[in-house]
Amino acid sequence: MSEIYRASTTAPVNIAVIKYWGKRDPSLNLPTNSSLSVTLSQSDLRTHTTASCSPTYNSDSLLLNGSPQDTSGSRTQACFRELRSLRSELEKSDASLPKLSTQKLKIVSENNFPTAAGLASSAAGFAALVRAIADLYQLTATPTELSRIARQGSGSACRSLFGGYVSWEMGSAADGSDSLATEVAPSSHWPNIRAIILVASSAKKGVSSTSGMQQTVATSELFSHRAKVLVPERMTKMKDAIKRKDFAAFAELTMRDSNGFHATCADTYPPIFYLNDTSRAAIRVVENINAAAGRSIAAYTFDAGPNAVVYYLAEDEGAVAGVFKGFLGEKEGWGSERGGKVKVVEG
Ligand code: 2P0
Repeated sequence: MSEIYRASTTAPVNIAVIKYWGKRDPSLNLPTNSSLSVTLSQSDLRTHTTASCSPTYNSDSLLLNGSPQDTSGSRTQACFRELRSLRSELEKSDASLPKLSTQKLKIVSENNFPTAAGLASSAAGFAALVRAIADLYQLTATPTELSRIARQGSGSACRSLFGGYVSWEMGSAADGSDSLATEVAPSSHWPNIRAIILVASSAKKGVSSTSGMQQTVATSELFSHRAKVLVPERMTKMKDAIKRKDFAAFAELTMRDSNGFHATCADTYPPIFYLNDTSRAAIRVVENINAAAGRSIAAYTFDAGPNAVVYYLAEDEGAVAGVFKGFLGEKEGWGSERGGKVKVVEG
């Protein structure tokens, strides 16, 4: 009887506070600027993945939330190829190891968060896929080394190989060997960060990130200033704010970078609009919360969609999450999506 080899792992969702937007190499997912994210708690929002291989499998397969997915795409294939190549090196150095690198792979993934939450599921998905296969192959690669592979699945996935505060340094090498994720600080460094996710719409976004960022690179006149001047300055300041646990500085940088990213989307020709009236209402609520507090105790950020993630500190739970819950309970416009759409997660 043929043996089945198997390994399981989880990877968390990450939300960027300095955003990735633009590729200098679309096939390797090499970005035009560095980015920095906060990884939402493992226990709350994550992808669970089991990877197995066996001589009896006839083809590679991937099941996501029970539905078969195409594995022939270049992104999934790049991850499989890189991981098989590392396994093959191990097998060459130790003849007693089973020859897993030539066997077909079966990947089974489940997200523990609803697709309707509008979260970047590809980030947690590819990070979990890469780590599960790396564990199956018993590779000794570090999370940073694995980030080079996960990046080829989806750019933002490289940041989901770590918990806590993570930077993706854009690098300069043409082969992407230095475009890697590293830990800025573990979550234990600043453990009282919280996030509330406000679902303004659960509809699938009109313009995908991959296509939207290419349109921005090609047509926006503001884009280059963002990528070359503003983001490098913000990366330095954000790392410093996190090291000093300075929430007011973290908040201003987060909100300015989200606003600047959406400004380059609006400056894309024709323009791309990800925010809607509900998103803008959420921005006003955060502004009012901060004005009432006399300092920044809440920070909004929006990805390529209308849903807000609002960061705050645990000690300001009532003043931030409490206000949002009250607001959602009263305001029209959040409509039928009101129920169960506010989620508080630990950072
Ligand atoms: C980010 N986003 O830094 C930014 C902010 C969306 C807005 O990374 O083409 O799905 O797979 O590399 O990673 C979404 O882009 O794009 C993204 P691909 P990805 O989180």
